[in-house]
Amino acid sequence: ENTPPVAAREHTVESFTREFLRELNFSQGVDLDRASDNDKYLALAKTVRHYLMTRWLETLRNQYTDQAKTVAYLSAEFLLGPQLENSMLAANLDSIAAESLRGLGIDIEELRGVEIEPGLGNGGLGRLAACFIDSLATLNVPSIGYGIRYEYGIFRQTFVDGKQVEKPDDWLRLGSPWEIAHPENAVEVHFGGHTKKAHGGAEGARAWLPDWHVMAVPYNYMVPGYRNGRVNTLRLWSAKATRAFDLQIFNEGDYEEAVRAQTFAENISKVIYPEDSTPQGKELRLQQQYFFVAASLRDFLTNVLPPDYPLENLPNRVTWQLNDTHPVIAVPELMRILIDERGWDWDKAWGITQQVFAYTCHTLLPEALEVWPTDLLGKLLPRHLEIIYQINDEFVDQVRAAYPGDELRVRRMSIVAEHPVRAVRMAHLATVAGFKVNGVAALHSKLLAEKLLVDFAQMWPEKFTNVTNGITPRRFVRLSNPGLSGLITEAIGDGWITDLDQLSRLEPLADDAEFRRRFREIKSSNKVRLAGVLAKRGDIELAGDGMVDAMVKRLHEYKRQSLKLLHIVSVYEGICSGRIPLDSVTPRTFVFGAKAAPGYVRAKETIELINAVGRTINADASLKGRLKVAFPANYNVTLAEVLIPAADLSEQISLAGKEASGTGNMKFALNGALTIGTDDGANVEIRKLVGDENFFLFGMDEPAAAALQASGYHPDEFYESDADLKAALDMIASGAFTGGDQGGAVTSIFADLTEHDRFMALADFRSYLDAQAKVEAAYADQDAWSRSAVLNVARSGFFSSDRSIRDYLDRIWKAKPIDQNA
Ligand code: 26Y
Repeated sequence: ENTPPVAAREHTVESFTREFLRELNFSQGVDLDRASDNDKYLALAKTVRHYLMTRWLETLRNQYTDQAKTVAYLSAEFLLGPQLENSMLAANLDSIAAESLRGLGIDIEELRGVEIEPGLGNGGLGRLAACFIDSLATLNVPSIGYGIRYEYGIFRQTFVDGKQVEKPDDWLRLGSPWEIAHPENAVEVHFGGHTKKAHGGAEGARAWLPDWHVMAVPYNYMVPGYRNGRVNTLRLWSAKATRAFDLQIFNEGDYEEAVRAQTFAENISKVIYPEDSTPQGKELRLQQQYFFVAASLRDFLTNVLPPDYPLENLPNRVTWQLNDTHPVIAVPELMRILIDERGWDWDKAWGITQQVFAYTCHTLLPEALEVWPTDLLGKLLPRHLEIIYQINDEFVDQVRAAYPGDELRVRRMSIVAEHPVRAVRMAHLATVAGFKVNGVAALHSKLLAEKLLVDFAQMWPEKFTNVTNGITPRRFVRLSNPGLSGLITEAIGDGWITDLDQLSRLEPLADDAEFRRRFREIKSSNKVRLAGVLAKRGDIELAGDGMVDAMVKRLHEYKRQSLKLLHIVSVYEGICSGRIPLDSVTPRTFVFGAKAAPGYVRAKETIELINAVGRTINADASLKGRLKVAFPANYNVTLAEVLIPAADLSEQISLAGKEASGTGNMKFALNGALTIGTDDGANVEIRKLVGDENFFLFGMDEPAAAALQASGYHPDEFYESDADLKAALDMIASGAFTGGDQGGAVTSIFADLTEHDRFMALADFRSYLDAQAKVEAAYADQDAWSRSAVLNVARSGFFSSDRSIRDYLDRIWKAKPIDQNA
């Protein structure tokens, strides 16, 4: 009975052209012949948006009328990547748009180059959130993403003399066609002040008298499912000073103070924190967390739910999924709303609260767990701190009852730590409040339950579960690898795009010589495409048509970019010293992509050293171009989409037991790269699925690494006893890559590796080199290599984020898909 959606009504090149020109004229205010690329891009984006709009409105309307169980994904990061292509694909407009623009003499590829990706995340965790909302929409799940609209995304990385220099990511500067602001729906978020006894109200209710507040303005983003008529919403909050706030000061006559106060409030959503492992305990970050969480809960309770909705039913209506501990302050916030605002008693409020939150943990490093000093928390959110204390009091009683006399256990488990300062352990709060806790790969979930959160898993074994991560095949295969997508579709039809298990039907084709030949052809044209992008980005060359060996991920000691570097230096040293004949070396480009947190000194030194080694190798004519090091600055989603499809070898070399999952590893396998990797994170599952013969395993496994650590690890013993390792390290120390300079990054990295080597790169070096020798041997037989590569694709369907979302639905959310077309 509704008017048919625009997309169904007029899905023609002509109508698209009409819409596009109208946007250009009436929205950009230019004629086609005077339009800049940016004008054309914005007009194109808005045209595509039009086609999705009816479906979006429909989805929102249904969400309200159905009142179906909804997944609310709370995440401080959504690393969306470019939107244009994905929206066209989802709306089934890709070929129509291309043809329409061609008719107008516009190169759609050029326009894609204009788009600045929203870098609203650091790395894996933020990108996972983006893949998940894509899959939720594609699987027809009623859901909403909630996060922060940072005005500046993750910094733009540049290199100056090989050193990382950060530049602001002003991603909004050319306009932002994918968002719709709703200032009229802004909500107030309060901070500071004190609490006092409430007059009336429920027993235990308190009044919070905050002393400042800020408005949270929602910006809505469309999240289109793949051609299924559903368009979900991602709601990102932007901080805006309130009029009341500055007027009050203004009326007191202090104009400058009023403006300053405004800036202060609006700082909250100004910039994403670029650290992704060691939380700094910065007040502004806690402000960010509470800001988006308070706005999101308020929005859900007042706008998504109908008026007077009985909150006793909340568990049937929503699961708030906590993406790591960043949104965990939602727990005391909901308690505060139920008790102080709705007048519930404590037990009833806690009973409901414990049924609506679930927690995903993304780490195994104890130092990465967020902890907020109670001083800071109490100053910013005094009522929340009181509630946390009370949650903890009851929890600690529960532990004492379960384990009488075990005070050590009580201290280990307490939500409130006493040393070195009194502080709230957010992971403990999340685990106590959440009805489920999940890790992000099988090994990770096992280690979570056996190590990081062992006491909790003993007390509540049924709370702990696993959901192995996944990646969206729409973006990371269909869009980023059109060649391979075409080949797959030709062979098995296009059902794989939404049912990635169908890739298994490619398996027999691994034995088809013609199929393998075409697979190789696609790989090599992907390399040409990559070479073009790298040449433009800064004069970077690939080693002829050799192997592309890629290590792309945040720079971290545990990920061991230093081990990769030792391999490169060892090969180079071998060639220089005559130990390795140049002709025997496989032509190969070592590609790095990695940002370092600005304050992470060792990570920045590693970047400097990689660049120094790269400069030396790339300039050494005696290598005849057989080896190259390519380290393009500013690795991001846009670059990932050209790099990953071109890779032959995927480097996943973290110390076993440290990488929670990894998701780049999945993207590479699905694009037909073979993995060289440790038994860590999701590598374990990749290897099991693709088979040992199609995976290069090396290094200690987690128990071996733990045992070596426990027995006392002495890296100098490895240095002294392995001549190749010593030669590589000595070459670095000699200043061979730094123009003779033996200080700075060179000394500190050499000293660190030979004296401490926290992540045991030296212990795994020999095994890594052996595995690399196997890689070389395997690569020499291109046909056999392609067979393995095809099998990697055929056997990796499991790593679709659609499968992850189905697992979340079964194991945690218990929400049901609703077909918009039914
Ligand atoms: C608290 C703050 C310092 C912080 C900010 C960002 C802490 C952590 C992060 C991001 C963590 C992250 O990206 N973790 C990665 O999550 C991926 C998705 O689950 C995993 O694949 C990957 O192994 C893990 O390191």
